[in-house]
Amino acid sequence: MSRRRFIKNLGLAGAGLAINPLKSKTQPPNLTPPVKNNPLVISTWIHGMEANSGAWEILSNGGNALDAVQKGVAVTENDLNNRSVGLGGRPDRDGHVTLDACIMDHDSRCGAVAFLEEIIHPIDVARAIMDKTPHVMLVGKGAQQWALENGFTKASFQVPVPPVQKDYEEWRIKSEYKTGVNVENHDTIGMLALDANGRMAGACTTSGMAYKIRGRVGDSPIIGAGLFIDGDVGGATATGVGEAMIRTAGSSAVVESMRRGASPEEACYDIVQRILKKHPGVDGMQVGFLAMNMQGETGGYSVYNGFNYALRNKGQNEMIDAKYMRTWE
Ligand code: SD4
Repeated sequence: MSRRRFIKNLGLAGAGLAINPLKSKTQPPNLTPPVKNNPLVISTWIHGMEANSGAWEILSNGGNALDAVQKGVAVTENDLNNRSVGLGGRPDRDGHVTLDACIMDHDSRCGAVAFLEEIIHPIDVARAIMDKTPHVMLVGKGAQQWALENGFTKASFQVPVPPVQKDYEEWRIKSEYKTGVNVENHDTIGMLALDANGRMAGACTTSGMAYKIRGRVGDSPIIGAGLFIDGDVGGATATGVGEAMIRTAGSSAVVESMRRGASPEEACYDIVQRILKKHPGVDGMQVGFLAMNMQGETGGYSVYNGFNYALRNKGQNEMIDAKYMRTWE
């Protein structure tokens, strides 16, 4: 192609962009300015109450959303009585506890770690990967090696913790892998926070599905699946059977719906409905989404009843039941 023709084509492409016929068919993007001086944090499930308290210490003192979500979900990771987050979690089918986590900020900076063993705070590893490396995600032995080289240490207690080891040995007799709904099998923490400067961040951390195949990684450390933040629009996080969120890039889809004008609850409803329509295999499995926009509106939606989230701001500190599509008896 001659240089002249190439330049002419470029010009046409530019003109095409300017009058993109698709553009007029979409709703105007929801880009109203963020609220300020009204910090807010939400997180999945009842353990979110304590996690929110950790985040609130930072948010209520004018701290930033990124530090708040990191500190908040670390509270849950620290709780060795929690069976689905941190080293107190249930192991894979070979008896190893493997952890997944990610963190994302207002400006799309993000860090993630997956299939990590023996380190108490995968969320801190995810944050360090974001801050100190040119990469987004490290996994497995490589992630552990990098963490140990960068100041993290291995836990000095027995993992799985003794009661979990006992359950695992009982489970091993039948070795039946079945995903349940709302049972303790999956209760990841996903957290979204808006700070006093109107900046948003999110974090998600889990020990994943109990008794999973060794090496299995769910949605929780996958940016766009278990967590997504766009400082122009808002954020979303997910809990439940992670394969459904990965197949739909679920949290990213929620944020894109909000960008086109949906409320957080409508956006979560849309993705849950899409998952049910496109992936009938999700029958009998819980999937829940939680979202927040830059105006501080929040909402959630799940496939089955039982999904709830903790919300904290200046005036509220409470659990909220998400709406759902189906009832599980
Ligand atoms: C996973 N989504 O590993 C996680 C598990 C979970 O609430 O969310 N539990 O698939």
